[in-house]
Amino acid sequence: MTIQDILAPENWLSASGGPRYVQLRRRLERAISDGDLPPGTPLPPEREIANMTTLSRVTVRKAVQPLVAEGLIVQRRGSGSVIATPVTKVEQSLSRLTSFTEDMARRGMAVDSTWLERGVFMPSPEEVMTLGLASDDSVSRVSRLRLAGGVPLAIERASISTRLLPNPLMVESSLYEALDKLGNRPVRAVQRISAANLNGADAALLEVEEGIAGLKIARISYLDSGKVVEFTQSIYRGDAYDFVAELQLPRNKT
Ligand code: 16G
Repeated sequence: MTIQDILAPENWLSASGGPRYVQLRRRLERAISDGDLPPGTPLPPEREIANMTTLSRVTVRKAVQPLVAEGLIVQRRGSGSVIATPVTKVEQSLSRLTSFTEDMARRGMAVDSTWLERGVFMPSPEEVMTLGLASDDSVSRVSRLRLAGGVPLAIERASISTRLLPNPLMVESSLYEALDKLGNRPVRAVQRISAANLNGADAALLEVEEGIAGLKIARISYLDSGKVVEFTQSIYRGDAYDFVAELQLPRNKT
């Protein structure tokens, strides 16, 4: 079924069916849930939808906006609107120190990354403090958009002292694998999770609406010797991730 067929008013608009914007919204919802408008399908511009449906642009906007708010349609600045790809929530244990690649492999999901930055830099004051660097040390920065099953889930910006990761180009698909090869895989980590509303740039990378809820995570991980290996600041999509912690009653000391 083409978008013209889906929107042709004789197929759904009726004088007794209630407000026109509600009827159009239902029509679109239905087409999305039935798979007639599969994920990634571009939606025609408002003006064209108005022509196809014989409704006004204001009515079209009133119908489409709630679908954007619900996350069924994603509006991309400059490149129009598309039908969103539904995300399945990922649960990550807060007690196991695993990598993104391992977490997704366990769920049978294909992992992909887009490089945002990979190189050796002079450390920022925050990196000097957190990684415990000397004044003339440098850092390898590895920043990636991380995707699972083709869906962008997180932006991760990792900094590692060049003493532990001399060449960031060694990181191909997995940071922990590269560190493992160097004998520097972390064995312990402390992670701070806080809520954040996604800014425009991060939302665009994660293909969600600006301002939606996200999770800001800072992970500091350590070698067995107690030395800090990794300082990673990440933004995870709030609608895609659940972090799960197991709690135990403290045992009574005897
Ligand atoms: C996880 C870690 C991140 C680590 C990455 C390594 C969280 C919040 N973050 O995503 O700190 O750098 O795994 O993954 O869990 P990789 O070995 O697949 O590159």
